[in-house]
Amino acid sequence: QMVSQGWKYFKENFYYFSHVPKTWYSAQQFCKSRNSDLTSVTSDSEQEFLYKTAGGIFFWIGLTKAGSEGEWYWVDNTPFNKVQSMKFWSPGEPNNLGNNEHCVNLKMSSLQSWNDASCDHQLLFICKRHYIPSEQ
Ligand code: 2F8
Ligand code: CA
Repeated sequence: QMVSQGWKYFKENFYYFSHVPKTWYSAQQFCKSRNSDLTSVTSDSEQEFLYKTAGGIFFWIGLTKAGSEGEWYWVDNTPFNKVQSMKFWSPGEPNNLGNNEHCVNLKMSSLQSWNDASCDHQLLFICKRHYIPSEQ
């Protein structure tokens, strides 16, 4: 059912790679309407699955900044591991260009692929939805 609607299964989650660009917040609203969130990334294998499927095209992921301290957090409430996530940033990122880059996309086809960018940009995006067959 979900596969026929374009969702891809990887390690107990379904992922939806959009074909229509949206701002980061509109993308998250779309994901919510499909019982999902913009994707978190918590392992090398997940990062590899995502950048390979993205194929060098920019996609929003579910990482954004909160509060006056500007700490990164995952919109799906997965705890953000700053140390383990260091290797996923593109070289020189995050650079908060123009003091206005508070949302993150997959930019490069590489383990080091994340870039912070303005949340107002319209980009393709990736939703993630937990799914374990035995739970159904
Ligand atoms: O060189 C990295 C730099 O490239 C762009 O700015 C020129 C990106 N801007 C957007 O994607 C909007 C920066 O985020 C990025 O750091
Ligand atoms: Ca940047």
